[in-house]
Amino acid sequence: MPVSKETLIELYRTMLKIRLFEERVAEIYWEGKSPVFNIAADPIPGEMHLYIGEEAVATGVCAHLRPDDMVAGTHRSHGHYIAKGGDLKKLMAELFGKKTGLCQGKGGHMHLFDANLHFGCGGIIGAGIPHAVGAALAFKMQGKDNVAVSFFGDGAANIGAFHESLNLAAIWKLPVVFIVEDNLYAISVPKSKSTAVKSNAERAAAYGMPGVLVDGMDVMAVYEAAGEAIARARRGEGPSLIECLCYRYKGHFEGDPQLYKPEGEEEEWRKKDPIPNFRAKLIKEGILTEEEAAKIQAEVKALVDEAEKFARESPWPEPEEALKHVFL
Ligand SMILES: Cc1ncc(C[n+]2csc(CCOP(=O)(O)OP(=O)(O)O)c2C)c(N)n1
Repeated sequence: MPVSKETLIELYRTMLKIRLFEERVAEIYWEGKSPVFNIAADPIPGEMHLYIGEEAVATGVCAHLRPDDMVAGTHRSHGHYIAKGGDLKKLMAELFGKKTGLCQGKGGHMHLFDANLHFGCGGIIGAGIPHAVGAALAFKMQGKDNVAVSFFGDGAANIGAFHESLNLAAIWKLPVVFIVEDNLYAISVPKSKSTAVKSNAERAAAYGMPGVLVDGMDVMAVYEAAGEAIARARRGEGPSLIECLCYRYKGHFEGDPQLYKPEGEEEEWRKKDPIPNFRAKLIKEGILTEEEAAKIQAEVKALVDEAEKFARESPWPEPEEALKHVFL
């Protein structure tokens, strides 16, 4: 089916939102960092895992989702949250640990939760996979046509919960889509050293579900594959797996020296950068003019500026609130 001009522009805008948001986070993150933590000088405490380079994956998948569909993310989930329609101001404030953040500053960058968008993520590798299966079971039991999507890395695809989740989802024909983000590494471990099969898409057959490998640097390839899998899930035909081959341009975490990346590898993958390539394609095909593309860039930058200002000016949580919402 032809994709509308509005959808194509929206895909571009979403990828750009993720990129510009995270580039800003990368700048702010180093502000005042020192071995001795100083909350007054260091606005974003804790670790930081960025999604820069992988934007086409979250964008192409989430473009098919409704606010009441569920997404289970990872430790690298700013992009998943933004693509699901998340609020940049609340997201930035959460990274700053501020009271106005998504989780009132108590979650930080790895623990984002938004009940209105049915979105959650966390730092335990692979933990979101069974969560998505649980949400899919709930949708099925409630007779809804909603879908749950689980994003996770090639490393996470080797934990037991991955295999158990795929098995159960297939047996019970649950409306869930498993998205493997193969960015070549799990921290510093190359996929070739952790996974015997070439692609996780091959593993899907062992559980009786469709599995496809797509170019995760091409938002249209992801959009098309995800569209089929999500429509199939909504029709009650069960789960699917999509492996998206992609690349993270940053380290596993901010500060990672990335000594495990072979020389020249990043330069090769820079040629496939999903954002400038898609921009050039839209201009070439007459979907966008240079002026319109520049206007989108300025609009997205303004949103990021606004999010940063909001986070900086927001209050800290009260110390008395530290144990509120903690369930023991
Ligand atoms: C259960 C568990 N084991 C180990 C870790 C430490 N850890 C954090 S990130 C990571 C690698 C994840 O790699 P992958 O799933 O490929 O995702 P990517 O970081 O590439 O997005 C590991 C092992 C963890 N957080 N949780």
